[in-house]
Amino acid sequence: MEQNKEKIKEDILGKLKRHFGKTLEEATKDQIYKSTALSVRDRILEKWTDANRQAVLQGQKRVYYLSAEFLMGRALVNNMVNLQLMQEYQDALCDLGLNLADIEEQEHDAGLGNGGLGRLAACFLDSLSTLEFPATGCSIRYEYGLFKQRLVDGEQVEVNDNWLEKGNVWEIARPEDEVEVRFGGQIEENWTADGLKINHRNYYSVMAMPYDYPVIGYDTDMPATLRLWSARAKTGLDMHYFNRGDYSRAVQEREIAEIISKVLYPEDNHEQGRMLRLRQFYFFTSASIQHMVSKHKAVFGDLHTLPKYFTLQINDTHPTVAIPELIRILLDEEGFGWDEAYDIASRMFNYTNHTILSEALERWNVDMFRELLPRVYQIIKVIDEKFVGKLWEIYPGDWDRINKMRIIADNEIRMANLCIAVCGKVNGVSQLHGEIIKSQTFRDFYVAFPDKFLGITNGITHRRWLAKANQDLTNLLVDHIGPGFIKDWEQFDRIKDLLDNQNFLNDFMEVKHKNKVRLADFLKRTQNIEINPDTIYDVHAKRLHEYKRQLLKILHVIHLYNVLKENPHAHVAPVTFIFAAKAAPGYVRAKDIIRLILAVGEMVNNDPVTRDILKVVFIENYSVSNAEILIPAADISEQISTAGLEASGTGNMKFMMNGAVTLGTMDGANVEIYDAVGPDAIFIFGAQTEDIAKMERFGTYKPSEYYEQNVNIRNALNRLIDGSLPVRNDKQFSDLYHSLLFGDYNRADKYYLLYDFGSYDQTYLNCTNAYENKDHWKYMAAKNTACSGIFCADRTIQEYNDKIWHLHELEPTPQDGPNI
Ligand code: 26W
Repeated sequence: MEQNKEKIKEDILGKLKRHFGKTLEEATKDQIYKSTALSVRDRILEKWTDANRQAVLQGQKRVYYLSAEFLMGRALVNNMVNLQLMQEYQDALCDLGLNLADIEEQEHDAGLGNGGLGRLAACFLDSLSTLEFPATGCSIRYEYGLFKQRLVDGEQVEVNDNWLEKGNVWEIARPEDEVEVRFGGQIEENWTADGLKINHRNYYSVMAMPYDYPVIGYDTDMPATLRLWSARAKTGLDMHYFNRGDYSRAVQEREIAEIISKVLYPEDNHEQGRMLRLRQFYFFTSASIQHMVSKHKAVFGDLHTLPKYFTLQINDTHPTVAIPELIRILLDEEGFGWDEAYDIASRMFNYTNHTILSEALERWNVDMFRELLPRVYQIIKVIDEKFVGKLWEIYPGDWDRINKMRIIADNEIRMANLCIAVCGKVNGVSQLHGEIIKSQTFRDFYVAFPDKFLGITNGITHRRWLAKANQDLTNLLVDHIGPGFIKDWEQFDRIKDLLDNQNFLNDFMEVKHKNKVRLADFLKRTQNIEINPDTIYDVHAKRLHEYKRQLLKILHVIHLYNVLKENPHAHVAPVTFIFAAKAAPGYVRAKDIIRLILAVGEMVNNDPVTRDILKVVFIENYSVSNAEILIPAADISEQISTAGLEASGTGNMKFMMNGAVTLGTMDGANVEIYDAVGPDAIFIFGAQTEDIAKMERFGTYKPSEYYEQNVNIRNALNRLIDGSLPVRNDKQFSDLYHSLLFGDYNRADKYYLLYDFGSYDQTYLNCTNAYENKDHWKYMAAKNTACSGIFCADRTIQEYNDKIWHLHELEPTPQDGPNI
């Protein structure tokens, strides 16, 4: 250890000198961060080259995880934890008069994702590496990640996220692997003696340049690779135009190309069918597939064996164009016949669905698609025709059904249908969601192809969300059950034996209190907000979406305010309500809900009757990094989506693992949290999926009846329009009021807030009352951690592997052994 420490000091000082020409005294904070990071990176790179070489040599199968988003967050401290060098680095930095926490703050979050889907992809890379499965994540090197959220004048303001401004020490450019991606143009078909030849004319090219980012799991020699593609023009500056003085024309082509990897679209669960987004998807999937094909060809000389060496996971439908792209390359460039090419694709691709919201299902306009990707369109058309033929055999004469299931219809291409038609496996992300896609969303497909469908419950990496984010709790657990659980999730179960150990439970709550103080300090420092660690921290943190029902939560806060206003001596538990959520910039109602939360905060926090009992705070710019501070501090985890609509949720798992008690609906993975933790350590309320389905089917739900019959609902809702709330820039809350009682197109309260309000109120009271029984609460909190093992991403990845990928099973044979 001592030796390690000295070596680390030497490395950091050496990096400062050789990379920046600085001594420690002269260096800026940024240079110190970078030198520290570079020294960590060296330790990863040594393993990286070896591991990749070994994997190819041994003919191991590799998974390509294709995803438009990877919400990685910061890497520095996470990598130290995973390399098991945390203490050594801390000591080395301390010797140098430095503090790791300050250095960590210099790193910009890699915010290349919106929410759950992107963070899941990041957690998966950690587990893939830890379990030593060869894996490459493929995505886009967005120059700007998800916008930064500022709260100005009572509302959300978006600021761009220039995360690469100061460079990125983790990435390594690979100009040797650059490929060309072609858009637009026309397709000419020529019959020759060798069959049909495709000639693509008048296309425009964009170069795809890969940047690799090593992802090191825990105690492993097999880092995963995150490969991010960056777009640039094929020709630098067009000198033809430049020399004639037409400067703007000269830079035009370049700008068109580079805009592709400029910015991450900030919409979550809402698709708008924009051409630039399609360009982004084709860009990174085409580049990834081209790379895979050419590498395989170089090593094995034969592409028939592709499915033996690669499996491709499509993370929601965004990367679906990868499927026709592979078929295109095999047909047009490699001379395969249709059946062979199609067969290879269908053995390689699998699809994960992450949402059943109809507004999130991707459909592309045929005219737009054909203009941008004429050849890929032709291929999808053939897939569609053949698929219709197959469906005709399964559902003879049932044109209505076939029309619903086919890929191209109503001048649109339905990407989910394309995935289901071709992919080997289609999975949902929790057991409930898996059942819903089989019985509702994709029912006709399930009846036709029952073996394709399965549910694999999401997971989170407990290295980041426990070992890194909650070091005190980790140390406590290590003291009692040893460090084995960090690599072996099944050892979480050992915590169960401690649930009657009062010393352990008291220490557990002491750690919780420390984390609550840490959050209070963070809020004071970053937003100048004071919160009291001796109150209950009741946290609702996730993307802002109507179905996630932040509005239900804040209406209930208004109700508690009303209770105290009516009787200042009423028994109301002291609670700090903590919200954290970004709204898509164009999602007006979501932004209204943020405005409402901030306005309610102003009312409640400043009223002398309530300010010592209730406090409403909104954490600015919810991100991976501030989630790491927020989640370990929570007492109550709000998971209150309308039943049937949250595919899984992963925040719910992070809170649980850190000892927060869930207050939630029977939705997504909450159902499995309930099963794991048992009814005595969770608070469940509200309509269930079938109740909602019934009301939807029969159109029986009348929210105005709840308004009329429940005085608490009425009084809370009336606050939105009676002038009680502070109003800025003349913006009212009547739209929200209206949406609940009258709605758009006669659909009032689409997410059943008023239906669930009464049940939520009762359950909230049970929950806060339970908190007052300290002995019982500490048992519940610790039980949540103890039962959270199955939500480790290692379990999830093992399941993907057993049921879908089948990595590690290949024995190299002499005929197709690698040639490197
Ligand atoms: C712009 C279109 C669009 C459509 C869907 C953008 C992003 C999406 C994602 C699929 C939305 C998403 O992140 N879904 C979440 O995926 C998580 C990981 O599986 C689940 O835990 C969440 O329940 C689900 O909402």
